[in-house]
Amino acid sequence: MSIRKSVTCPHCWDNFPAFDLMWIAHHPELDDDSKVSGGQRRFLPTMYDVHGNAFDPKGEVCSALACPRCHLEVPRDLVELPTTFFSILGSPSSGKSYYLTAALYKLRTTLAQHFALSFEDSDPSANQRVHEYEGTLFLNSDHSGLVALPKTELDGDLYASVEMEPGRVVTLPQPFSFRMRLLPEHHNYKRIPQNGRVFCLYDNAGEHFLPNASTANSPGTKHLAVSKALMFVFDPTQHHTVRKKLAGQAADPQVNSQARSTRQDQILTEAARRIRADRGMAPEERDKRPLIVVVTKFDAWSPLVSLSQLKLSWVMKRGTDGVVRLDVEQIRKLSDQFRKVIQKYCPEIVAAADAFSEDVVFIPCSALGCSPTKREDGMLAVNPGDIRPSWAEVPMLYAIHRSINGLIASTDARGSKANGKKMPKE
Ligand SMILES: Nc1nc2c(ncn2[C@@H]2O[C@H](COP(=O)(O)OP(=O)(O)OP(=O)(O)O)[C@@H](O)[C@H]2O)c(=O)[nH]1
Ligand SMILES: [Mg+2]
Repeated sequence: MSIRKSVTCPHCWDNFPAFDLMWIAHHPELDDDSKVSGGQRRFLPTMYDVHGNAFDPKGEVCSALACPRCHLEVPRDLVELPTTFFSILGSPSSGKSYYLTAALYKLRTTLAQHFALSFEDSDPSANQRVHEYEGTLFLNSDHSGLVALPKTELDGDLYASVEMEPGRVVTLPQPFSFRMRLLPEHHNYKRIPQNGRVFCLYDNAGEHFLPNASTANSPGTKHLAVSKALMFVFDPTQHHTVRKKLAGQAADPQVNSQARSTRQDQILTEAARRIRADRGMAPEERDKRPLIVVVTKFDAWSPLVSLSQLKLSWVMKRGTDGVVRLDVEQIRKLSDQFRKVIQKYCPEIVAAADAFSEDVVFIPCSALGCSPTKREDGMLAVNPGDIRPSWAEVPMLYAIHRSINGLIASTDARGSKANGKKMPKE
């Protein structure tokens, strides 16, 4: 096993040498951590067992690691594999949690079946919430009722409170982290069998992206500054012009006009402001990282385009060599077409996206593939038997392709390295 030189904490995003990582004491009497209230003590060890696990000051073997700055637990994979962060942003109720759930659920099979990559939880207990979401929507054999994901809260179990300095409590987010590794049939396996990645993402509440929501003691969206790709979940059903156009054509309750319109361009503008401040960019400077506009709820707004469905075969093609490739030219061509549609109805979104990043792509998808209906308790909910995601994995495959060379085979000339020649470490 090789050890990384440096590690980025997925809670506070501090970057530090791997040998600075602290260990979390195991002995029950050592429950006096200085930063995590009631937490086990974090310490720098002096003795290890033969497997490289540290002994705590009371002689118990420990296995969990913690960030030296915020003291929150970090997955052990971070010591061995490079970490890539992705950001998902969007307005409240735009569909971020449903999109995240459908994308991860589909990736678990698509990466293994088509791209010869294993995709596993890096820290199953930290990923608990996403397992519950997947269970509710996709592993639910009871098709007699309606189910819904809860609204993401501004605090709660997706966050942890840490006393960073005496008297100063900071709320930091809990990441979802996954490990991707090359399977023996991967086209790069012989050359670089040990290679892989951890990737981390977050389920923020839409309110976190509103102006004034980010403070020094609640920096929940700071991942925007370190992530390799940004996914802006854009919900056309929250746009007044789209809703007017779709009136009478779509049965979705989100389209019907009692619903409130949201200024989603402001989410992008505010994100750009935070990123420029965190990365020290000039006010007019555009981000070089890919901004993927995930145009979600395709099932609801598809009457705007002359397409009734999105086929995976348009963008994933098996070559004569048997390798499945992501057809990136096709994704870009389709992006140009969807950009025109968004430009027609929601020009301010295209303008805000172009002002934000030099590299914008529009990818439609539907996490549900069907409309929710109003449940007795007033929540919008779906019958699990009706859920059929469509292209939910495509934005994430594109993000992986653009940010991690060599994992996803593609037809992209720019990604020729990704076709098997080289897979540099970060
Ligand atoms: N028609 C349709 N509706 C969807 C789809 N995905 C999500 N929704 C609906 O959109 C609503 C909001 O979805 P969420 O994923 O909870 O939204 P969110 O962006 O996470 O919202 P916050 O947690 O408040 O920030 C829910 O009522 C869903 O039923 C989809 O693919 N199609
Ligand atoms: Mg949510």
